[in-house]
Amino acid sequence: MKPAPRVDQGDEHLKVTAPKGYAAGIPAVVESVRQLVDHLGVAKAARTMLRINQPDGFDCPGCAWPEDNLNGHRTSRFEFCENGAKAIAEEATDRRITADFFAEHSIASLAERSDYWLGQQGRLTEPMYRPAGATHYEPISWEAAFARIGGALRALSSPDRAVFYTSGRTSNEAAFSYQLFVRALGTNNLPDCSNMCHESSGVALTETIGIGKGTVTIEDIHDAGLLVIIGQNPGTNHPRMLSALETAKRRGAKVVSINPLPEAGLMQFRNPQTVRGLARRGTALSDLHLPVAVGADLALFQLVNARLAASGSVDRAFVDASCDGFDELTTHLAGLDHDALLAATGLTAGDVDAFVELVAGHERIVACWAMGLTQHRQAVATIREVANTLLLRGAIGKRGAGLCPVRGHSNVQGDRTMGIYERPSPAFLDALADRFGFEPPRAHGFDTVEAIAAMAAGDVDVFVAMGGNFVSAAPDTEATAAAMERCALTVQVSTKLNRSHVRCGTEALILPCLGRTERDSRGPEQRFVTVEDSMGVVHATRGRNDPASPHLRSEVDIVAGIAAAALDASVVDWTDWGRDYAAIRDHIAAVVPGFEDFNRRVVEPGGFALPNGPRDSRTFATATGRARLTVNTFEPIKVPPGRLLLQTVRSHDQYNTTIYGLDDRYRGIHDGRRVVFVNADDITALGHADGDVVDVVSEWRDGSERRAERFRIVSYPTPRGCCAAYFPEANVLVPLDSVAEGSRTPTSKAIVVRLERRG
Ligand SMILES: Nc1nc2c(c(=O)[nH]1)N[C@H]1C(S)=C(S)[C@@H](COP(=O)(O)OP(=O)(O)OC[C@H]3O[C@@H](n4cnc5c(=O)[nH]c(N)nc54)[C@H](O)[C@@H]3O)O[C@H]1N2
Ligand SMILES: Nc1nc2c(c(=O)[nH]1)N[C@H]1C(S)=C(S)[C@@H](COP(=O)(O)OP(=O)(O)OC[C@H]3O[C@@H](n4cnc5c(=O)[nH]c(N)nc54)[C@H](O)[C@@H]3O)O[C@H]1N2
Ligand SMILES: [Mo]
Repeated sequence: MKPAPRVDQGDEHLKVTAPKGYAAGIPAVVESVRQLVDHLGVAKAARTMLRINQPDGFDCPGCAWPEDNLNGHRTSRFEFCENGAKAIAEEATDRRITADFFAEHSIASLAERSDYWLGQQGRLTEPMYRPAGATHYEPISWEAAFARIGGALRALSSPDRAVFYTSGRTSNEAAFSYQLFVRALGTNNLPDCSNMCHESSGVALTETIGIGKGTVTIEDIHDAGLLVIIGQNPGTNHPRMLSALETAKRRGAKVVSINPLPEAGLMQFRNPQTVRGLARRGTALSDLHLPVAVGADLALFQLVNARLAASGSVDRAFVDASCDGFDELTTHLAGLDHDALLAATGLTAGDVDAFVELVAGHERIVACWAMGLTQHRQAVATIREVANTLLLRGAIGKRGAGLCPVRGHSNVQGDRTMGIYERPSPAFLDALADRFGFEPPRAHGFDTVEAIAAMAAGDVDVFVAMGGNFVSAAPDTEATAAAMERCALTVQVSTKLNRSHVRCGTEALILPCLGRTERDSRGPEQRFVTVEDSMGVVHATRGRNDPASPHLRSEVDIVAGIAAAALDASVVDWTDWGRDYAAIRDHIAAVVPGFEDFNRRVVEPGGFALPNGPRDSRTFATATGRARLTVNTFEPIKVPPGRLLLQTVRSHDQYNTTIYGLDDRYRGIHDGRRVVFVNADDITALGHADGDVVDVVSEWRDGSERRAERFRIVSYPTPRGCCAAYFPEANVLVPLDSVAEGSRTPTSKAIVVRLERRG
């Protein structure tokens, strides 16, 4: 094992090389093994790797892509990828943070460190407490920590003065327990990372097809005739998806990628798990790449839909039988200014023709998307328009076709299914009331952005986070940190140290929990938890490694500890809650539709699929019982002269706010992160040169500005007028009130900026 870095490395060694045209292959295999061995040593690395995504092992915490399941068999013994290996190395590391570390480093000095340095220090090992006004964290017992939280929650003048955040790695059992406790306390203040992630997908799909989830299985990807991948970088963020795309290509599928950037994983894939991949031949992935301008997908899909309607390429039988709104849609589309739409996309007429021809020529179409569609002001309208395309083609509810929002965190979809939601449905609350005999609160709670505003206004006393890194993940980093610091008590249930521990409330607690890879036992009993992948398959996950410290507790036990201290013995007996996770699953089975007979079905190999009306039977739980074709109006983002539209992306060496390393291999960035990718012609037109160091300054409607200092300009093939930088360094640029219409997701991918030379 390599020791944790002592010195915080800046960008002094930053090096830029040409971007790569392909993903994975031998470097990825070497990289996975190197990361694991650096953190775990050889023997533990080997043992851990053998259990990733195996029936008796643990679910890879890397992403929510399902296990591949070709002809009913797992495609390979090792269903893992380079970035899964990094996620595991990060969690299963042998590095440790003990009480001595916190005695040595003041909270203020830790706040000066980079996200990378904080994360690299190792696993948290015991509960830590910052008393009011103290400069350092100090050890505290679990019982005293729970008593402190219970006291603070009991003292609230209203339960709505507490906020309970969730990140997406939390298991179904923990998430269900957490929301039950929060609602028994009396609030729906349950914001989650989904608010910043796929909320726009959930809103758009609920409106159009009556369910806020995708409608495909992994087999549908394999059997698709046309795969359209929009605003997603699977080579980095969902590498296992590339194997499924490779299978589809072998079976004759065409792939279209719609992305301002020519992401390596979308161009060519060298599967390290096949001889072909190891021999460096690889599979060419995209048959057509459309370098759309940032934020212009709505214009593109309107053009496509107008052409489908005008050329009679509509599945009228399906539309007539199952959809509302056809006439309104076609009239609207025919009346649009098609030249203006085309100009907005930045594409050529030939690009659009080629795409229309593919869409019109295929019936089995799958559309996949991620953050490139969800984090724009018009994200909901854009996703509705993508849904229009598939509905017009009848490409839903049949083999090889459907809508596929590709989720991020490995259980973010399951957490929502379990009721982590600030706007729960009346049906869900009724079911809770029936099962537990209490009246849950009905008023909607705060989403992420509303929670920050309330914290900033002094309306929140207690903030609890079940995982995640609220301060670095949310927009307007300084404003969010200041909002956090206004809380009287902040509580972070975490595996690793991050910024939300060091920009904390007056009083603060760090509660260290077990991760996915670790054995979860209470007494002699070994427990397992469950998760739901991006395609609605629920299955068990069991950690086998020794816990990072004997003091760690499971997320479920931590919820039960807090609840027992905060609530009287009403609703359930919290002191006994969680001893047996099967009992929690019985409650879930009674409350959440689709989980009937949960305990029996979840131990079957591969788990079970949740029901999905559009996918299973072309039924749509909308008000009319039919799918809805929607009318959307494209409002281009106004970019004044001399300004660019900035999008924020993940590098190949990070997991959201967790920075694994300082390289972005596929994009040719080494040993640094403060870079801004700009088109060569824009660099010249703006009077800069490749390699110049600039401040990135965002400009907002109210005249305010925000500044991210010292970014190196990197000449890159992005469309004219667009640029890109890394999240979370660029989060300072997005004000809190810049959110998507309808979903309130921060607009992390559409920021008007100027590049200012440093004096
Ligand atoms: N290794 C690793 N895996 C991860 C994560 C990680 O950080 N690291 N994060 C996880 C999480 S929580 C999530 S949500 C997912 C995120 O997965 P992605 O959505 O792939 O993540 P991003 O890096 O935000 O990439 C956004 C992509 O959209 C493109 N894009 C930006 N703006 C536009 C636009 O206007 N139109 C179009 N068509 N494209 C656009 C960008 O060029 C980029 O390719 O990955 C999950 N998996
Ligand atoms: N500018 C910009 N901002 C963005 C985005 C963007 O693309 N651009 N993306 C957004 C998206 S898609 C998302 S999902 C959010 C992510 O927001 P979050 O989910 O809040 O952030 P993460 O970085 O995933 O959280 C990492 C922390 O989770 C903790 N952790 C890891 N595993 C576990 C576990 O098993 N249990 C517990 N309790 N804790 C654990 C560790 O302490 C680690 O430090 O960020 C959003 N912010
Ligand atoms: Mo996400």
